[in-house]
Amino acid sequence: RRPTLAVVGATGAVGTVMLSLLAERADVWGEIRPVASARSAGRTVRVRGEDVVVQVLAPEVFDGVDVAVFDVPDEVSAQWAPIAAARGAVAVDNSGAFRMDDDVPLVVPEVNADQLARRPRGIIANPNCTTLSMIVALGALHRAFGLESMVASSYQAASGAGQAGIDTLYDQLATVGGTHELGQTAGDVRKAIGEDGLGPFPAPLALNVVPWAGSLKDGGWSSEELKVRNESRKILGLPGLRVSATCVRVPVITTHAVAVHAWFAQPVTAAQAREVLLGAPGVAVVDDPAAGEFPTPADVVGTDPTWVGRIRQSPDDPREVALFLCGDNLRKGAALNTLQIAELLVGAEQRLE
Ligand code: 2RA
Repeated sequence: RRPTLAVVGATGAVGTVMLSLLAERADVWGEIRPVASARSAGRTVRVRGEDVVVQVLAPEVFDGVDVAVFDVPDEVSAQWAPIAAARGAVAVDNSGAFRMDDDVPLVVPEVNADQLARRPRGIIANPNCTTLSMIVALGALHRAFGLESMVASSYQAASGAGQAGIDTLYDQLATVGGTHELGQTAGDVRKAIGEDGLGPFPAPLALNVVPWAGSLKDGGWSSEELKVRNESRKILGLPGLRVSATCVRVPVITTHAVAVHAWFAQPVTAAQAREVLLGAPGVAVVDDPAAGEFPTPADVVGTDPTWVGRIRQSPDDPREVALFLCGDNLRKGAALNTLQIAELLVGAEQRLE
């Protein structure tokens, strides 16, 4: 019997990408069961080219399910992932509900697939999309050179805030586009968009950048910045890794970018770093600034790899390497990584690009 997969949150931004990936990738599944909240009751979604009715989230939808992937808010996962596990499914959760739980592995197949085996709660956590935009490449560099600390500045897409983020940015661009005037006087963009046009963002996003993502935590850090730090430590198995992140929202629909400065246990030249990255599964290198070639979100969106460029060794510290990374935050940042975990669980892993 081919394994049964439940997709919980099938009608959301990530769930939609998950279903499209399932149609693109080698088909290793038997039944694929789309599940969503009662709000989506009766809706149909395209599953492998067919219209399938979405099932309403209830304990019985997990009966007979081998793997249940969750693309839902933290509080929904917190309640329902344990129920899915109790009904015999392995839950792969894309929310933040369980990521830092000692009994829940936080898995990136290219970096720490060995952690999958230890899942006493029957739950596996998928990292935050910002962490996933850089960790595959950093994992390869860590294995080669011994990562000791890093400074990361993210440039995060609007779709990280879900469909509301996407719709808000398009609406704001429609408001400010074509004027050839806005963005030249303090507050003019904010005035044009209006407080009710901000959507899920604390400041205007079009013609702007917003140095905030998530919620306020101790010391003025955002939850997003602490996720980058804490998740990187857990995935790499480096509890003492020093990580300082600044997470910034930028007017991009989909694909996060991250500028990273990484310090290693030994001197690393740009050529050495580039060679390791060229051989790393799930990583693509575009690094020829003389030719204007470096990763950009507009070129990376819709693709699976982590794209890396601007690779350079610091002129002040031979152990420091700087690089710029891009990754589609809905694909590898969420749906693809979750699906790769699900495929590993049923022994159907597919070649890592
Ligand atoms: C964001 N990484 O971009 C967070 C959650 N997807 O908003």
